[in-house]
Formats: sequence, C-alpha cells, structure tokens
Amino acid sequence: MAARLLAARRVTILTGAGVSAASGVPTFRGPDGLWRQYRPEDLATSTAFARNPELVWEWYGWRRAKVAACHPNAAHTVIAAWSASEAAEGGRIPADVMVLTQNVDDLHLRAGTRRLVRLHGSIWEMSCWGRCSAGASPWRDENVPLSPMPPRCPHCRGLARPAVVWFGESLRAADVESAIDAAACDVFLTVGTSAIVYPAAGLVHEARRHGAFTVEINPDDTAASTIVDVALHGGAEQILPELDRLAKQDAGARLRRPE
Ligand code: BV8
Repeated sequence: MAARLLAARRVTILTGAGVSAASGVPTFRGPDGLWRQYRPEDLATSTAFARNPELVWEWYGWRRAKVAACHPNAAHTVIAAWSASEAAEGGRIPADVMVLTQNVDDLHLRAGTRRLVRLHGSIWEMSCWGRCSAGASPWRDENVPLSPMPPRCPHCRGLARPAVVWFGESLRAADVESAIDAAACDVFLTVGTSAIVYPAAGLVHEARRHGAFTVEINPDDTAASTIVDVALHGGAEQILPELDRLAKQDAGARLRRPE
C-alpha cells in the first residue's frame, strides 16, 4: 500500500465525517450520529429552512459551537502534509494530491490542507437566503454564538442561510467538475465516509473506471467496501499516520539503495 502511494503520480483522497470523529465532531449515521437525534429532512433541506429558519439556525449554531471546540486530528495533519508540495520534496508522497471533502467543519482547512474541494460547503460560511446579487457569494462568519440570531445578509439585511449544500440541492458545478477530474488518479482513498450520499459516493466508481487503485479507511464496512481494492479497517487517525510512516521508511530505503 505504501509503495503504491510512492509510485503514484496522482492521489485523490475523499473524506467524510469519520475523518473528524477523533476530533470530537459528531458523525451523521454512527450510533451517536446526528441523524439519530434529528431527521435530516427536518434540518438539512431548503424546505425545512423555509418552514422554520430559526430551528435550522439553532441546529447549525449548536454544531458551530461544537466544532469550534474541536481541533484537527492526526488524520487531518497527515492529509495536509501530503497535500502540500513539501511532502514531495521528501520523496514521501507524490506532488499531486487532491483532497475532496464532504465535511463542512473546515478542519482540513485549519490543518493547512491545500488543493482542497469542499463538496458540501462550510458551516462557517453563509449566503443570502433571498439570493440578493451581492449576497449570493458566501461570506465567512466565525462568531460563536451567532448574533443576531437568525443571522442577516450584510448586503440586503434579509435572512442569511448556512452556505452548505442541503439534500435536494445541487453541488457547485465547479466543485463537481474538480471532483470528477480528480477521480482520474492512480490511487483513490475513501476515508471515513459511509458512502451513502451522492454524488460524492459515486466518485469511487469514477476512480475505478479510470483504473485507480482504490482503498477504503473505515472501522466498519460501508456501501463501498465490496468495490474497493483494499478495505483497511480502523480509525483514520491511526491508519493514515502509519501509512505515512511506512511511506517515509520505504522512500528512505529507496534513497539509500545504490542504483
Ligand atoms: C444532489 C451538508 C442533485 C449539510 C450534506 C443519486 C445522485 C444524485 C443525488 C442523489 C442520488 N441518490 C439520492 C440523491 C439525493 C441525495 C442523497 O445522496 N441522499 C442520500 C441520503 C441517499 N443527494 C443530494 O441531495 C445531493 N444533491 O445530488 O443534487 C439533485 C438535486 C435535486 C434532487 C436530486 C438530486 C446533496 C448531498 C449533500 C447533502 N448535504 N451535508 C450539513 O452537513 O449540514 S450530506 C452529509 O452526509 C454530510 O455532508 C456528510 O459529509 C455526508 C456524508 O456522510 P458521511 O460523511 O459519510 O458521514 P456518516 O456519518 O454517514 O459516516 C461516517 C463514517 O465514518 C462511517 O462509515 C463510520 O464508520 C466512519 N468512521 C467513524 N469513525 C471513524 C470513521 N472512519 C475513519 N476513522 C474514524 N475514526
């Protein structure tokens, strides 16, 4: 596995809520996941927001406070190092690493990840619910707690909405394009996702179509487990640092071996 990472020219990493689990961010479908306490259709759809914006903002305010107390874990740190060009200078991991995340917690951003596509947006960004011309582009607001509640658009003073992609909403076309392009890779890692939510869950199939070597990192089996080449069972915060160590060891050995 580590040798494959070293030999690859392009590595793409798709992450889901499991990569932030070790940081204390609740997942969605796990035993204590968010969807155990709440119904996604009541909170993560534009219909739910239209029906009760205060309730939906209360839920996002609670999630923002929770995430604000969390920090990137070892999985985020390894992924950030791999995505930065300095990783290639050490001969550890190829220069071209693309990170596609479904997570809205921005922990990959806080870990310094480059070449990052946030497929489902960010819990720290907002846009104008009424889609006024200036407010259609998201702005960042990291205030915890939120004030005023619910937040207003700074341009038209209308209602603001979380700049996340809700169920039934299309992902940004540019993000979908980048993700499909990134699926044309040598190694595709799907890390910490139940592989249920589309179109993100379709990317591992796209990668296989391009002949990528596909690897899943997850303590449990998922909808993708039977189609990947290798399913590594365990936590991302353990497996990724171990893979990084092996890749460094392997790269070091190659550097020492006289040609
Ligand atoms: C769309 C943002 C077009 C909000 C989220 C086929 C094609 C296209 C669409 C669909 C389709 N079939 C169905 C659909 C509709 C829908 C969908 O996929 N529904 C599912 C439920 C069947 N898709 C959409 O609506 C998408 N839009 O396609 O537009 C369109 C337009 C109109 C009508 C139809 C189509 C939009 C999807 C985005 C929704 N927004 N979030 C917010 O977060 O508030 S989705 C939400 O789920 C999160 O973003 C999350 O990232 C995502 C996926 O969940 P996971 O990340 O996988 O998290 P989960 O808890 O499920 O799993 C965690 C995993 O981690 C587990 O496996 C666990 O074992 C593992 N784990 C735990 N600890 C660790 C670990 N792994 C590693 N290490 C650990 N330590």
